[in-house]
Amino acid sequence: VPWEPPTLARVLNRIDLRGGSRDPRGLLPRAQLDVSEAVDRIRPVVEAVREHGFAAIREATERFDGVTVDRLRVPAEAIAAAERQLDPDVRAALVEAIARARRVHGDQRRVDVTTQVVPGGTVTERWVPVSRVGLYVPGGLAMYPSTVVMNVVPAQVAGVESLVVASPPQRDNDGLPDARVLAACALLGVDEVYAVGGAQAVAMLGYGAETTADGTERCAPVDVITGPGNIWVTAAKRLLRGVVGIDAEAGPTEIAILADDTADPVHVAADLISQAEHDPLAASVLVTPSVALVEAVERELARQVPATKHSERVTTALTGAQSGAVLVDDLEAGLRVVDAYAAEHLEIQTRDARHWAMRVRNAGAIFVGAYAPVSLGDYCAGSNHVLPTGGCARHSSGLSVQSFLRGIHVVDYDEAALRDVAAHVVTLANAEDLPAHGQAVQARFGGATPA
Ligand code: HSO
Ligand code: ZN
Repeated sequence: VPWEPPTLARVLNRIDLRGGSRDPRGLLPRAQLDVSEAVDRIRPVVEAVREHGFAAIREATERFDGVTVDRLRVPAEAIAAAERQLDPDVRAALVEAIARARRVHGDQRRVDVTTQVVPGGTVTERWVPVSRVGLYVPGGLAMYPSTVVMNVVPAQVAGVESLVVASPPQRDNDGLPDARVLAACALLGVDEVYAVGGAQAVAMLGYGAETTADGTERCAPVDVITGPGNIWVTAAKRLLRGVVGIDAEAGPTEIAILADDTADPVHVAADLISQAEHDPLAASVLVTPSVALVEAVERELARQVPATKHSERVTTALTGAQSGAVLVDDLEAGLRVVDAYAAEHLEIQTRDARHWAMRVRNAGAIFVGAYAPVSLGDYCAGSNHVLPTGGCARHSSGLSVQSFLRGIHVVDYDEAALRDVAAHVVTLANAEDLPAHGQAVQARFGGATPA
């Protein structure tokens, strides 16, 4: 629906949903990423790594990263050196980020629960960590030591024994992953790190592979792969799902802001810009009943965007079809819109912000009020920043301790407890025409089994 407000500057697309009761789904801007097409493109790379290990990874690394490597595993000295050379302020900030993340994730630990179903009959849910996980840390337009923290902390808190990080080799760091990424690994006590990115990294983690030409070193296959990445990484994770567990698929980052006329346009514009900075495909969406706020945010964008360092990609992201300002009748309607959108990050900048935040059903993470910008959560809130994008927040959660645990039911019934319920088991088994199921119970009580 076209909407022509009196303004000169206009960065965001405008979507006017006022005065209607249409289902907002489908009317909202969202990047269309064809992951299945990407799956077809990376399938040969993944197959090659599965069959040829190191040789195929080296070939892919030359082709996609423009780096020649003879050894994929980062030497221990290089990890230690990265930590020694780390800027002291960056170190202090990472240490704080790690401490806060450990506190929050520490509280997520699950306790085993035993339910006494009947006397002599219990079911215990045991929470057991997976044995080995592979954590992917991207390194394209930006470097992400903070993502090392967000992947490693919950895995360690869950009790995962063996933890490996893969991150693309950087031409300006001698074919090693980014130095700050390595330093973050050191601070967290992670010593198994590979200079491998893209689909080839996911394949290496999923299938395991030799990591030297002579086969003297090997990356053992992992049970779970987590972490964000570009479309090739996402496609490879989709392809490997089933071989290994994966977290929610990560697409380009998203911020939605539900705001009313109490929101400060300076903050709103800055926050929209902050996530647009990640990627020309990033999405920044403002949802508000206030025309005046949209106008003021546009004025702020016109002022702030040219002054920001990565203004080119920010402009591409903000003006792209995936971003926009959505005008709604009131905050109730706005709530329906943000629920339909299911943003990776949702900021609430309204009166009674916490009240509205508690009513949201679909979001990766919610940021309440004027002093909880997404950037806080990206680094130092203690919350996790590996979150579901592309609407996956309707069915998935961000990374947490739970991502690395399995709940195993331990069924423990004694003779009397089984005898007590045996007839019901037999009845249900017969109803499903699976009589041997019932006979397995009856065999314990001298009942009939086939001769
Ligand atoms: N906003 C990104 C995470 C991040 N931001 C890392 C800065 N560094 C996805 O949640
Ligand atoms: Zn961010």
